[in-house]
Amino acid sequence: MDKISSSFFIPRNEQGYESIYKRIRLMPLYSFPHYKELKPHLKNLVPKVFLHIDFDAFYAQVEQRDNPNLRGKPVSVGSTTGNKGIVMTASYEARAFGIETGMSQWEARQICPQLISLPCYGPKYEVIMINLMKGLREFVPDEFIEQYSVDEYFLDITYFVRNFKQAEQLGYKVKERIIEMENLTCSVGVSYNKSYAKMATKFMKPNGLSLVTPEDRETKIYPLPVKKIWGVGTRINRRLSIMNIFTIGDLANASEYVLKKEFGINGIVFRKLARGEDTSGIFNRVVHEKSLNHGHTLTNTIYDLSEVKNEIRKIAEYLCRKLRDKKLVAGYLYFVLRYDNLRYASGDIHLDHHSNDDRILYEAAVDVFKSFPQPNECLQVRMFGMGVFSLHQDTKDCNLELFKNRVKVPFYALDKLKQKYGEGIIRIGLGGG
Ligand code: DCP
Ligand code: MG
Ligand code: MG
Repeated sequence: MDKISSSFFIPRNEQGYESIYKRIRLMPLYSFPHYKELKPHLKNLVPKVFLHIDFDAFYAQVEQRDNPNLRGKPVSVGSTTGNKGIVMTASYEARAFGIETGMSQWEARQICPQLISLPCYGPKYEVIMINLMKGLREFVPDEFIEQYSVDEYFLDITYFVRNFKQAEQLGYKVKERIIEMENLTCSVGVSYNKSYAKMATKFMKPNGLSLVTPEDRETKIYPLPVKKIWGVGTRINRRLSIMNIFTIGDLANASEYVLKKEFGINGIVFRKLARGEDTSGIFNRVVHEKSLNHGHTLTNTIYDLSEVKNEIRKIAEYLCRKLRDKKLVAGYLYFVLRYDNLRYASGDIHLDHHSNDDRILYEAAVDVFKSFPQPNECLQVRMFGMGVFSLHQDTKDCNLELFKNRVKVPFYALDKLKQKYGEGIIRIGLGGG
């Protein structure tokens, strides 16, 4: 079995890249500034300051960081290596050739034959973001941080700076800290609303910092094409251009009535975003977290029982680590398999006690797995998925309670070791083959 990757990033078969590309491009809706959040009755907007952080060529940069031979070279990270699949991202050296996200790998190779295309390893990138959260907490408390996407954060720094100058300085400090922690560069946008901050980040990519104050609105934001507005995709862009709305300024000055007639409530949202009247705040996932999920798809199917169990173990370990990072324990587990014949088998189980112990979750998942049609040469497994629910705060005693007959494992300490020295540094025996 070779590469594994997060089910969010890798297509499950050779076809349908387009639909997958669209799927991964979807914005997390929870964070989209919804009309209700925009508080239209607020005449005098409460002044706020946001930082938006977005890594430069994220996946590609991580691969270049981890392999010095790749530095300074055109590198792409895609759904598969070689010519198949799509380019998920490309290093800035590759972008100089015209390689873009969403391009087919084949096309990319035509433009740049020396392109080094690498597979994507989702969990690795996610771990970086989990670690980074800790660094960001040095600047503002948890409730002012929102992880928006796989490589983006919003920070509400309103209460931590006195003016935009200080906001800018804080932005530089955050950038420095990220380099110190992860040796990765990012770009930062600073503005008085989330939408402008997100746009500002793009102004000086890579490794830049840009500021948009209310006075800069007409000069820096209004001339931009309207598709830069959060949520305006190709189709809406097309409809807007039919209405003679091409720039953000055009949208900001368009009639609210006409926009509402054309797009419903979204028309009003778009106009408000264009005008810098986005009053949405930080959406903090930790508070709302109801479940955690993880899945991976194998490039080669498997049927050997020990191999299957090894995959289950990997997901259990990964989910437990996520739980521990959020200081949570789970009481309920859901496990799903997809066979090569595209059929699914799924089941769930209540854990005896809430836990974030790798061994407990692994064993529970194996129990569920035992009730499925068992894999064999004619029924091979392709995809694994696991979700945990009924999440509670980890008071650190739940696990210990269970370990009466078990060797105690200092999981939190092990996580720290893994963070420092890499995933391979240590692996505990989970038992059960
Ligand atoms: N990604 C993906 N599919 C897409 C777009 C992006 O899998 N359609 C992945 C690869 C990127 C990561 O998400 O590395 C972050 O996406 P960004 O849009 O922030 O792009 P990059 O960080 O790669 O480049 P940039 O420097 O433009 O931010
Ligand atoms: Mg990025
Ligand atoms: Mg991004």
